[in-house]
Amino acid sequence: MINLDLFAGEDTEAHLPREEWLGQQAVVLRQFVLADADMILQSIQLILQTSPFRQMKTAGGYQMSVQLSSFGQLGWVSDEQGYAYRAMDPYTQQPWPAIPDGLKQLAQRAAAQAGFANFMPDSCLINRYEIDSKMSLHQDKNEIDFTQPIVSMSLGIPAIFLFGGFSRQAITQRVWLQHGDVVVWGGVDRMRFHGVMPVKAAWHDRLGATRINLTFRRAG
Ligand code: MD3
Ligand code: FE
Repeated sequence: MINLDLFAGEDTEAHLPREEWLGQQAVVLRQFVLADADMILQSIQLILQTSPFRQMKTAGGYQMSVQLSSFGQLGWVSDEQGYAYRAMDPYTQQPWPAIPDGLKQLAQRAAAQAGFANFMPDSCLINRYEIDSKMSLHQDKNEIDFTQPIVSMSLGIPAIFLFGGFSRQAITQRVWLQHGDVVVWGGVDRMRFHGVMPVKAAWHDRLGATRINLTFRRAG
């Protein structure tokens, strides 16, 4: 389906939950978690007591501009050896905190809405963007079961998400992601290249000059 959202990036149609299909099995669920933002932010406060946000280095030796932490049996880590999911937080040498039930249920509801009935996430990566933080074009391919979707929740200031194709060179679609928006990707769209443009200066009532993105995955 062709997506012609003339109001993308604006709050004009704020109250109506809407679906915008980016691909056959990739959909933006506008404001799907808007009413749950407080619960999500409380969960994040909780995780920070156990596994604080930290910046990691990529395999190429560059420091990522995004800060991150994880919930779940497996957390995503990156170092000079490359990317991997690990049961232990390398920073605290402890297991990552469990995904709170309320968060997991929200992610499952979003997956079901997008057509993925039995989503069983075992990992929730939390990315924290400040002004100018970005995420370069990449594929998510460290997971084992590619039949399971990925559910992403955006909070705080907006960002332009890049929805690419199946090669790095393929053209990318730009999608504004705002506070409360959820995106679900799976099936044929699971291996698409994607990224986040440098976040522009903005202010959000609850989060200040910050964007938070949670991605729920079946990693193991
Ligand atoms: C599209 N995070 O952590 S979320 C990541 O906003 C990541 O922090 C971005 O990409 C962020 O790996 C984007 C969503 C996302 C996750 C998996 C995808 C988009 C995807 C897989 C295929 C296509
Ligand atoms: Fe990704």
